[in-house]
Parts: sequence; structure tokens; C-alpha cells
Amino acid sequence: MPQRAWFDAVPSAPPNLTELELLAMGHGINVADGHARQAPTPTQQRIIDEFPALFEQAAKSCPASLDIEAQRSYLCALGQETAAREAVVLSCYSSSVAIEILARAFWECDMRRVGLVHPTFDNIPDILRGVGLDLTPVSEEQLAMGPPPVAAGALDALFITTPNNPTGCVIPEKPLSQWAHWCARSGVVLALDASFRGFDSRAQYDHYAVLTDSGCRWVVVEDTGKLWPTLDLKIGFLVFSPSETVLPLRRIYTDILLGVSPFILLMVHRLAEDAAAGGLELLRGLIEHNRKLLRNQLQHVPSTSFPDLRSRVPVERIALPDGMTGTVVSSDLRGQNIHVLPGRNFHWAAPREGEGFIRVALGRKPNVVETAAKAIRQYLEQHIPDRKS
Ligand code: EGV
Repeated sequence: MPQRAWFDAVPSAPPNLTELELLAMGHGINVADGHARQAPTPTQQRIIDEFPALFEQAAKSCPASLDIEAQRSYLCALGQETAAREAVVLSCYSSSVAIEILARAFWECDMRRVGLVHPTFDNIPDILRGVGLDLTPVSEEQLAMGPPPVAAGALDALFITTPNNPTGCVIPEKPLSQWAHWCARSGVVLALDASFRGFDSRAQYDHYAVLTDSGCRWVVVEDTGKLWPTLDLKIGFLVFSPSETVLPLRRIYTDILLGVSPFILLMVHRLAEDAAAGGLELLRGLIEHNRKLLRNQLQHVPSTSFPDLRSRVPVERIALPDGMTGTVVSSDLRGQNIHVLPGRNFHWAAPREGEGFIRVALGRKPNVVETAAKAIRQYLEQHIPDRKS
């Protein structure tokens, strides 16, 4: 029996991406959410096998020391030495909680006008709008080119997801530096969400050195949640400069939580050490392998393509043939118990622009990706609109 979607009761409210991801949980082939659902590597499995001992050790340790060790090992594994040395880091239950805290801090400081990368995963604009901020879309092309000669005063903050979700687009060091200098001159706070940086070495240059050198105000969200198959035991880090004394980040943080579990801090510390000692390489290999499986299955389907050829994030967009929409394709596939995401909601400022694609998650066992890829191929071959030549 297919389960009834609880949001069916409110037909006027279309589901967000996370509601669609929930429909996939435990049902059929789930390549919907971007979470890590691949098999643990042998050394990750060894850490998982030690969980009872880690729990005991965490109970006996000083939580503040575990917190610092988790932060530093994670940031250093991903090339962020300057942050590990100098930044203030608040450990949150998830990166969404970190973004919520940041959004509330902006609102409290009357910083309501936020430029946000477009497209991006819908929960980012939804959280920012949810606290009452006004969003302006900024395209990936514009971000790559560096700042336009925009008059200062149009924005209070600029929010960039890098690598971006779903495109995998990374902002390189030079444009980041240009944007950071522009933010410094314009009095704009630069906010980065680097949740996917572990998958892409091009996103592992020392961002915090660039931010600090520019003299701009900055806040960064980091996330362990997408990397390791730990059943959503994870941490989102909210990272900022010790000189950031205006945004009430610490106060809002303590309104919401006391801290994350010392057990999870210790687990993150151990998995970050494993990541630095070869775990990240293995992970990138798996994602690359799964991406190839998907692309190979679909390579001969007419008018179907992969727009993000340079992407290394654990999701892949498929551009659909003309005449098909991601909304219909994902809904039909869901009817066959194959769960992918439609593109529409990623284009939060212009949803119709996202109808041309679906998104497939790659942080899975290869046979799951392969099964999904075959089903998608069969569906597309059967439904491709007749082309008059
Ligand atoms: C992705 C799930 C939230 C989000 C999934 C995601 N939604 N946090 N409301 O973590 O790409 O599927 O980012």
C-alpha cells in the first residue's frame, strides 16, 4: 500500500523538497535526499563498532574539550586551518539550525535584505524568508564573475552556498576574494554555506584566510551531515570571527540549545581523523563511481543531458527532454516507487525555470543508483515526446 501523503490534505500548499524526501524514506528506491546512505568504509565501520566505548569515554570527558577537538579536526581535514586557529565555532544539531540562528541574528540587527544564490536547496530560502528576511536572487554566473559595480546600500548580507546544491558549482578563491572585498567596502555581511565542501577539493582552499584578509564581516556554516553514513548523527558548525560583536549569534544559539551531544562530538572527531587519513578520497571515489553509473545508463537517451559536468557533490541533475517537466517525471517515477527530486523548488525565485530537470542523490550503495538509473532510462525512453524531424 503506498502511504498517503499527509500534505495531500492541503492541496493549496505544494510540498517542499524535504516533504518529498520524507515520502521516500523506507520506500522503494530512495535517491531523493542528499544525505549519506552509502555503506560505511571498513575504517568507518571500525569506529561504529566502537560506539559503546565512545559513549563511555564521552560521558567521562570535558564537553568543551570534545567540542574543540571535533571542530579542529573537522576544519583541518577540509583545509580550513585559519578557522581552526582563530574562529569562534558554535556546534549545532544540524546546519539548518545554524542557518536559522544566523537568520534570526540578521533580523534582530535589522539586516533584512539578503542576496541569495539562485538556484539552491529550498530550505535555505525558506528558513531565511521564514524569519522575515527579504531575498534577492544572485545567479551562479554573477557570483563566478565577481561583484558588479553595484551601488552600496542595496543589500545587508550576501548568502552563498558553495559547493552549491544541486549544481555543484564552487566559488573559486579569486571571485570569493573579490566578493569579500566588495562586502567590506559595502558594509555587507558575507555568509557562506559550505556543507558540501568535503566532496570537492576545489572547495578546500583556506576560505577563512580569504575572508579575514578582506576585512569584511563574515559567517560560515559547515556541516558533517552529508559526509558519513551515521544515520544522521551529525553536527552543523556556525563559524564567525571573534571580532563579530554585532550579530547576537551566541545569544540566539543559547536560546535554542545548550550544546550537541558529547558522544556525537567524539564521533565527529574520530570520523574527521579518518577522513583526513584517506576517508575523503574513498568517499570521492564512491561518488565519482556512482555518477558514472548514472551517466552511462542515460547517455544514449535522446535529448537528455547532464548540465553539471564539473560537479563533485553527491547529487546529480538530469536535464530532461523538451516537453517533459521534473514535476511530472518525478511524480510518475514515485508511482513506480523510484524517488528522485523535481527541479522546480531549487529555483526558489523562478520555479518554472527549474522544471527542466530532476535531481538524483549519489550517496548510496552503487546498486541503488544503478537500479534508479535503469528505471529513469526506461521511463524517459517510453515517454520522450515525438520529435518531428
Ligand atoms: C538535500 C533536508 C532539511 C536537507 C536535505 C538536503 N532538509 N534540512 N529541511 O538536509 O540536498 O537533499 O540538503
